[in-house]
Amino acid sequence: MNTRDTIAAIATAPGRGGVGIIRLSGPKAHAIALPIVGKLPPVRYARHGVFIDPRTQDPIDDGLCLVFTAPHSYTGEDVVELQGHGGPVVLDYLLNLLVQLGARLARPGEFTERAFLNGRIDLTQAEAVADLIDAGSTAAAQAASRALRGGFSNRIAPLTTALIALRVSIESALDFPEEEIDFLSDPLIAKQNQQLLHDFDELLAQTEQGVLLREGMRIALIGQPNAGKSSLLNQLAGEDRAIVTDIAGTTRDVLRAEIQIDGLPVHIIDTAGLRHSDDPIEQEGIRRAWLEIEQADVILLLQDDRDNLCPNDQALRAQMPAKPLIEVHNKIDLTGAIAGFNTERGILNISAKTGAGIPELRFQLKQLIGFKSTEGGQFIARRRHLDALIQAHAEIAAAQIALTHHKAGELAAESLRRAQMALDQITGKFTADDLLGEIFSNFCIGK
Ligand SMILES: Nc1nc2c(ncn2[C@@H]2O[C@H](COP(=O)(O)OP(=O)(O)OP(=O)(O)O)[C@@H](O)[C@H]2O)c(=O)[nH]1
Ligand SMILES: [Mg+2]
Repeated sequence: MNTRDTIAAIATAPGRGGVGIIRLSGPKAHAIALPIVGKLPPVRYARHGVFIDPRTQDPIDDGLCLVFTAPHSYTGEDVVELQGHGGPVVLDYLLNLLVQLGARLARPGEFTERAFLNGRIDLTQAEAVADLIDAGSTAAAQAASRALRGGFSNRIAPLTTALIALRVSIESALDFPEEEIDFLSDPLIAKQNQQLLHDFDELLAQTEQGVLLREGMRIALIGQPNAGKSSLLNQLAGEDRAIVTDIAGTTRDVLRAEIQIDGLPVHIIDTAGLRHSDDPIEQEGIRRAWLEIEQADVILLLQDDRDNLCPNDQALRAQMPAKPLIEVHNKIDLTGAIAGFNTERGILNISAKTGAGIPELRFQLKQLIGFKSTEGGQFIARRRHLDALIQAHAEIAAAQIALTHHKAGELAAESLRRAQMALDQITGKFTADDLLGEIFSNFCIGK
C-alpha cells in the first residue's frame, strides 16, 4: 500500500450545508495547502482567511484552515483541513485544485486506513469509526464510541497475554522432553487453560450483544391476509407507515420500519399475507414474504384471535423454519382475551388497534434474542469478530482436551497458536490484505 502520496477528499456529507470540510493527508499536505491559504496557521490552531486559486489569484471561498503535523494527527501523517462553505460547487472546485497541486482523490475509508497502517488505532477501532457513523440507535452509537476508545481491544489484550503465557509454558516444556510428561500432568496448566476458556465465554457473550447493537434485529411480520400485520407495523412504528384496509391482500410489497427497543435497533418487516392467490402481483408479494422469513432473526406469526384453531394458521405454523418465533393472536379487543403472554398456550395476545399487549411483545422480543439493555462497558462488534472469537474458543477447548485427556503437549501448543492467530485477526495484528480492503471500502469517502 502506498502511503507516500498525499490524499484529499471532501469530509462532510454531500449536498448543501453550512460548512464544508476538505481533508488533506500525506507528506505534501502542508506544501499543497500553502499557496491556497497564503500562510499556514501554527499547528493545531485555526486561522480564518481567503482561499485563493494560486493559478489565477482568484478568491474561491473563505474559511478556516487547521494544520496538524505527523504523527499527531488522525492519520498519523501531516494533515490540513480547509473548512469553507458547504456548497458542492465550491467544494468540488477546491478539491480539483488540490488534485492539480499534487494530491490524489482518497478512496473510501482511506484516512482511517492510514490511521490503522500508521499504528494510531487498531482494526476494531477503525471499524468502530464506521460503526459510529452508521449507528442506528443511541445505544449503538455509545457502544461504537466505546470500541473506538479501545473498549473492545482492551478486552482482547489480557486474553492474548494469558494465551501467550500459556503457550510459552507449554512450548518450553516441549523443549525438554524428559520433563514434558511431568509438566503436562501438572494440574495448574489445565487449570489456567480452563480459566482462559471461562474468560472467553464472557467476552463471547458481550461480543454477541455488540453485533446485535450494530446489525439490529430483523423481525418479519407473517400471517394470513387481514391478520393485522400492517396494523402491528404501524402500532410499533408509532405512525401510519403501511396501508391498512379490511380487504384481504392489501399489502404486496415488503415494507420496513426502524424502531428501537431499549436502544436495540430493530428492523420490522411487513409482508404480504400468505395464502393461495392467482393474482401475479400478490404472488410476487408472497414470494418476497418467504424471502423475508428466511432472513429474519425472529418471526412474528400473526393470526386473528377470532379464528381459533384455524387450519390455515396451523398449516402456516408448520411451514415456518426452525428459528425464534412468537405466535401472536391479534384483535383481542374483539374477543376479550387477556393481553400479554399466555404461558399455557404459548401465545401472545395483543390488539394492534388499541395497543394492548404491545409492551409484553417488546419484552418477549428482547428475551428471545437474549438482549440485555446495554450496561456500561458494552462495545460494538461485527460478525467477523464473533467468528474469530468462536474459532479461538474452539481451539482453546481442543487444547484443553489435548492436555487433560491425551497429555499431548504438541497438539495443545498448536491449538493455542491457532487461537492466538484468530485473536490477532480481530485487532488487525495479523489480517489478510483483501479483508482490510473489504473493511475500508465500506467506509464513506473522507473518513
Ligand atoms: N378490531 C381490530 N381490528 C384490527 C386489529 N388489527 C387490525 N385490524 C383490522 O383488520 C383489518 C386488516 O388489517 P391489516 O393490518 O391491513 O392486515 P394485514 O395482515 O396487513 O393484511 P394484508 O396486508 O391483507 O395481508 C383492518 O380492517 C384493520 O383495521 C385489531 O387489533 N383490532
Ligand atoms: Mg398488510
